[in-house]
Amino acid sequence: MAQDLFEAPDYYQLDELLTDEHKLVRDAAREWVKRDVSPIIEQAAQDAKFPTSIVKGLASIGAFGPYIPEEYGGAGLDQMSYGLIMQEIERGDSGVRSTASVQSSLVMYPIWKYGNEEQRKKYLPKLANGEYLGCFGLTEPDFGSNPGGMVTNIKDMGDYYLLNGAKMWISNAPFADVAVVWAKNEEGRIKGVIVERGMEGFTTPETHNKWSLRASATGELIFDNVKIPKENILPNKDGLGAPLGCLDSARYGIAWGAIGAAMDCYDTALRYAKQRIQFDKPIAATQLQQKKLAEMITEITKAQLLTWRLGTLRNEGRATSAQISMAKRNNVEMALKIAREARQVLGAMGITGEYSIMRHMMNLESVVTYEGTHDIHLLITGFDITGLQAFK
Ligand code: TGC
Ligand code: FAD
Repeated sequence: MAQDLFEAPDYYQLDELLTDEHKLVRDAAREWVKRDVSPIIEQAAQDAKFPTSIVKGLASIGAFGPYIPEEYGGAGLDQMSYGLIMQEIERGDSGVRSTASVQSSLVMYPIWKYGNEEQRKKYLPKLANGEYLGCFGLTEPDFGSNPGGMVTNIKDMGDYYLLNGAKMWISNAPFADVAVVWAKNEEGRIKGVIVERGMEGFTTPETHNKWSLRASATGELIFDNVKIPKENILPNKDGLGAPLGCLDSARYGIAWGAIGAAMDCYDTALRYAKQRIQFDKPIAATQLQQKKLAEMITEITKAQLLTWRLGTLRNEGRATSAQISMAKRNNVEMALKIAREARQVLGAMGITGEYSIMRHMMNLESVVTYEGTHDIHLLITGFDITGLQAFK
């Protein structure tokens, strides 16, 4: 990839709304991405290889459990800092942000919120420092948008539970040391189960042939009569609301992350358009390219404002799930549209790995689908404003 010359757009001086700590955390993440992600990420994506070298780096910038209390190894930061870290990481690559999202919001969060003190002390510090990598198993082959229908199950055997079933499309699965898995008990109630690599009957085959998130490892989780010690069940919340609560946190991070991908595409297109000469003048001097660039910065600025407000509400404990859905849906679509437009600004160069745009575009096709599809988030808004459920 060409040298990383990224300069972050801040059209409405939103930096003035951030504290010194927010800026410090954001700048550390930005620096790390420039130094340790940009030089290797294109090749990792081309080779479809998860760059394991990023794991310790993510831990070092506080990206594993940014808002988890320090007593459990987390960074003890607020929601705005968490969002800013996700923005910077996804500026580098959505797959790297995925690794951080899953570890923080889908593995550490449920252990912190729904686990007991023993489970918190056993797993959280090792997840925070990158010694353990985690994954989150909710989706099944026949239950994607409708996870409540899951068939993965646990059976009480007296001294232990027996876990059977399969999860699909699981980020980090092939490298995960621990998996937070959602399964129905004999009463049909959804429970959180901590499954550890090495347990007999537990396998994690990798999913190949992806054109998207190629630098993130995706796989299945297969459970064939896995014996689960009773102390591995998350005791403090059950029902579908438990995994959906984790998704709120991850979707919030994605709303910020998508802005990062959009900023990178915009910044690349702007620089290219000013340098590329056609018909004896920079293409940036043409009305058509200016329209594209002006619309991009307008949409990025609107998304930044939406997300900043959402961060403020999250810090006050007032953000609703539906507000998070709106931001995830809006910002990912915004980023995807900007990636497509920015790709055109670069002409043929836009399809190459010399620039990050095509990789962002392909990645965002996953981001618009996972953590609730674009359609599902629209239906969540529809339900919220009408009180009428249109899913079923
Ligand atoms: P419904 O009857 O509406 O709700 C069941 C219970 O859950 C509660 N609830 C929530 N709780 C917390 N947060 C939320 N966002 C919640 N949404 C609903 C609800 O109050 C209820 O509680 P209770 O106590 O009454 O039982 O459930 P439903 O079956 O009708 O489904 C609703 C729907 C469609 C919105 C939900 O199933 C959904 O969000 N589907 C999308 C599935 C999804 O997002 N999967 C993501 C899998 S993980 C992933 O993609 C990781 S990618 C990671 C990466 O690489 O970054
Ligand atoms: P489906 O639910 O089959 O949907 C197919 C289409 O139908 C979509 O367009 C959808 O919007 C539409 N649709 C569905 N229901 C309705 C409805 N009621 N009304 C109108 N339209 C509807 N899952 C995890 O648990 N953990 C992970 O770590 C994880 N990582 C992932 C990583 C990647 C790269 C990808 C691509 C997915 C990942 N997922 C993960 C799975 C992801 O959450 C699901 O793909 C997503 O929830 C959608 O499920 P589905 O693919 O089965 O699509």
